[in-house]
Amino acid sequence: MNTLTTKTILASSLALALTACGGEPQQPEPTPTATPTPVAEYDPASRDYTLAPEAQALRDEADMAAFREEYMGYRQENETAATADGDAADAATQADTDPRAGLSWADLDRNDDAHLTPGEYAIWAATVEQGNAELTDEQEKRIVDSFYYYDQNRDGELSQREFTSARRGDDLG
Ligand SMILES: [Ca+2]
Ligand SMILES: [Ca+2]
Repeated sequence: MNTLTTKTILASSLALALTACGGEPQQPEPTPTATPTPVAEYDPASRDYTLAPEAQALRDEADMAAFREEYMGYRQENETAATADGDAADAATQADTDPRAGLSWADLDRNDDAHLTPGEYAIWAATVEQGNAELTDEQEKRIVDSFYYYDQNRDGELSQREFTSARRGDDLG
């Protein structure tokens, strides 16, 4: 067998192999980038919650006007703080990442009492665009429902452990 024939056979075998794989040469795997994947934050407004009777009773008593006032107050404080120490470069860097992912327990527990009120919780729970922090009726309902769903000891507040469960989107059955 001469060299040319051998090459032709090899080329034909390769073509057959490619055909067997679907006819397209395999694309190289994308090179992993150094940029860490942003943490996907659970969106509590993405589902309905079935509350246990005791949780539902607390939910029914929730002062929604106070909730809105507290929540919007924290939003305004955050915007003021961002304007005071933010610069354009920071805003551009953060534009592609979920700002909720960067929130720590200390960011949320505004009065440092080791518990979250519904208003404190909503700063994490609400997926809103900058400058448009007001909640829709459905968002508000599901956020407050989820608060009482994850308040497992029914004391009307979220402990850090209860909040961790909320942040994971645990299904409590
Ligand atoms: Ca608190
Ligand atoms: Ca609790």
